[in-house]
Amino acid sequence: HLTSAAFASKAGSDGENLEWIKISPEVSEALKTGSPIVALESTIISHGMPYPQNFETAKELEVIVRKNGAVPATIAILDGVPCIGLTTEELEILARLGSKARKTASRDIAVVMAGRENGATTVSATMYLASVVGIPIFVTGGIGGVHRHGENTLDISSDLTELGITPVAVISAGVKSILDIPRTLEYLETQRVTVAAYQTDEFPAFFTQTSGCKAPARVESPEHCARVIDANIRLERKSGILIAVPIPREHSASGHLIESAIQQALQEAREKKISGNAETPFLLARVNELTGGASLASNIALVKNNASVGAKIAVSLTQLQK
Ligand code: PSU
Ligand code: MN
Repeated sequence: HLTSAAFASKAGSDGENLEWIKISPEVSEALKTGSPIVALESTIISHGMPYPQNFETAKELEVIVRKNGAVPATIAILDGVPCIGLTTEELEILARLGSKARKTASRDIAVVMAGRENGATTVSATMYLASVVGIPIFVTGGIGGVHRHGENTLDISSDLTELGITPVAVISAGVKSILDIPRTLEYLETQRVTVAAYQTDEFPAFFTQTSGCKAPARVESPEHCARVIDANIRLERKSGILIAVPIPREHSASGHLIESAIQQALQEAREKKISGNAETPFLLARVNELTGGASLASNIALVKNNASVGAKIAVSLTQLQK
């Protein structure tokens, strides 16, 4: 019977004997004993939020994961070494570096290692590194997607192609409407990614619970999510799963205000000719300015909610596999 670690493992082992990667003692122990673990990304810390809210949030996410019975494993590259599980000091280094850390997608990992740089891992890079050590569950805020006008620019986040080839379940609040949501869902289908919305029929749009797009599937509980992940493990499909958890209702109130700020920020990005991997960080920061911090507060609330759901899924998955 395949374990979840084997499912997520690209290296074919638990990463213990890979000398190029550093696994924290706590995460290493949890991998050995088969305890629930939740991977967390670091671009959200460096590029997704300003200091000091980013540092506070990074610490709080780890507390929430622990409270719900799992071990947190924040992933980043420090001085060229991919690290699985960071100390509080390391979290602070990254939070203070902000956009001075390199935004590292999976194609950039090798370059950051070779240059002995500090890299904040995006969803694609975090998934890849989680899978190398055998962590099957990963929590974030929002994933990248097909950008608006992506049919012309071909700007499609490698988060989507990584989901196609890396067997990790990503818990997110859907995708932001800075992206083309219908095309993102089409692309995920092409990449064979299992997509399910949590306790809703609609695919959520990050700041708002609805996007106008129906989700391909619906899951009702952490245990239900764990059964979907477990089925994918048995099937050995070796592709990822996207679980889309809507923002809690009490935090979605400002969603429509944020929506109009997004429209303005998109317009400005076009005027300033900001594109490629600079586009997402620009839009996030600009929307936060335009909403006087409301988007940041919503962002923090939804990531915390995802951390709690993700940890519960990790616990359920471990129980299923006993
Ligand atoms: N969306 C957010 N917050 C983020 C990101 C996306 O709401 O911080 C980050 C994630 O790390 C994601 C990356 O993997 O941006 C996608 O960037 P790009 O569009 O350049 O692929
Ligand atoms: Mn891109």
